[in-house]
Amino acid sequence: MWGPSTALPSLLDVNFAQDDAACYRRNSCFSADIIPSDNLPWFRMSTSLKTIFHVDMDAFFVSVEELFDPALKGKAVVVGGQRDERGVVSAASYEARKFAVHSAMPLRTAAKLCPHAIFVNGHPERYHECSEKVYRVLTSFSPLVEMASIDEAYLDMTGTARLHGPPLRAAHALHQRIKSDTQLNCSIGISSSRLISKVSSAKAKPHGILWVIPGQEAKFLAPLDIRDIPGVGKVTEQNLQALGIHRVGDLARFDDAFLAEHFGKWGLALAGKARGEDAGGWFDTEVGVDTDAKSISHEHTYNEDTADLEQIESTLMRLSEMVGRRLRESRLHARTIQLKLRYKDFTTITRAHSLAAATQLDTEIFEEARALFRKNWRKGAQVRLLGVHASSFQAESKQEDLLEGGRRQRWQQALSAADRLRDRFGESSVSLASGLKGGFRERIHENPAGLPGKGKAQD
Ligand code: TTP
Ligand code: MG
Ligand code: MG
Repeated sequence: MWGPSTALPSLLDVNFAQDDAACYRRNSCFSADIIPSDNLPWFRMSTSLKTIFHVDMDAFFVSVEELFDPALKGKAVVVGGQRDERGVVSAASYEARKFAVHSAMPLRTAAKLCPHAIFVNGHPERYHECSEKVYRVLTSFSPLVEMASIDEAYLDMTGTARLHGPPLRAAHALHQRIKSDTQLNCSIGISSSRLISKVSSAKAKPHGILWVIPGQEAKFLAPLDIRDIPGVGKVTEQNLQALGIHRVGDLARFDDAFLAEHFGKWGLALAGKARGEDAGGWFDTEVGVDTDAKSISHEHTYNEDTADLEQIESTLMRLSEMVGRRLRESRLHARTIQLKLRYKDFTTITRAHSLAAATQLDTEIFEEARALFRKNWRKGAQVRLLGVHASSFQAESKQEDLLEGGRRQRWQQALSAADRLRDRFGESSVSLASGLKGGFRERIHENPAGLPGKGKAQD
């Protein structure tokens, strides 16, 4: 790979007009890293190959906070709450990361690792607004855009060469447009598959672009740590390491049947990719096709552990309201409600229950969550975290309303009115949750609904 300051490979001169190469050389804050091609330049490859961009904003929540307080720039910054609070870090600036601070770490641990860090409360509405702006830029480059989280998206750029030029030129233009329209930096990975684009955008950080040229996928993946691959968590890593697999290329030592047996479809597909094969559909669904959320959840970590039933149930109510609101926004009804309960000693249980009919009503979600809590709580045990999770979505509820004298319909109308008030006056303007003590923070589940551009379920 070439860094920003080293000479660009001759490949660029083969593939791109001189002004592109000059442009990359001129712009000192821009890094165009390229996996070199020994064989064919991209435009001679099969026309059936896709060109997928993965765009991910750099230190997103931190960068948004910097827009509102430029004094934070270049400092060790932790977003998510104050240093003495019980919650977790949402985002850490690159400066804070040098001290091993990372997302999902307890704020107090972050404060110990990086005592000089500035701690900032999160502002979800600011992040959503910036995410919308990013989405608008992305859709002006390609009609096929799929937001994968609040700060990242896949773009299918196949066939856009006439409009935007070859991939690096298009990515450079996109990079600059995002910067000029949002004042935020991003990194872009380019390849023929979602998986490799996702991995390469991470390798391009910060503020860079990395293009893995068709034909070079295996060379790119082989030396990578197995943890660089999305979907490989601690447990899979341990299982792989037990077999002596540390790098993606190590998978090549095992035959397909063995990998399929031990690691399922993804192990097989990854091994194929590591050999440079177009290895099946794992992680490579069409961009923009499967955009429906699979689950919606909200969690709350208490500043101080609590065994106060009134406080716990009002938290469950507030969490249920947040889940209900997101279901209504996405026009989804959930069949399964799950409670997450973490005790003071960090033991965590999740308990789920399937409803007779799917719902999007706060009250029904709450009744389920509360019933699960009452059934499973070790009475008197201190609670650290609560979560309410909805899944098994369908586009509408089949619940019969006649027997209930229109009660559900009246709730539905009341909640729609509450949603409109929240749209105008903010999330906390209307709530059925009584007297929540202490600050309330939420963490939005991965693959959430309600992201810009996420498809609504059909009516
Ligand atoms: P990421 O894209 O994972 O991280 P990042 O944008 O902060 O940094 P990077 O430059 O490495 O991409 O997540 C995007 C935002 O999502 C992040 O700024 C904060 C939020 N987030 C959480 O709230 N909790 C989490 O556990 C993670 C991983 C992210
Ligand atoms: Mg990011
Ligand atoms: Mg991201």
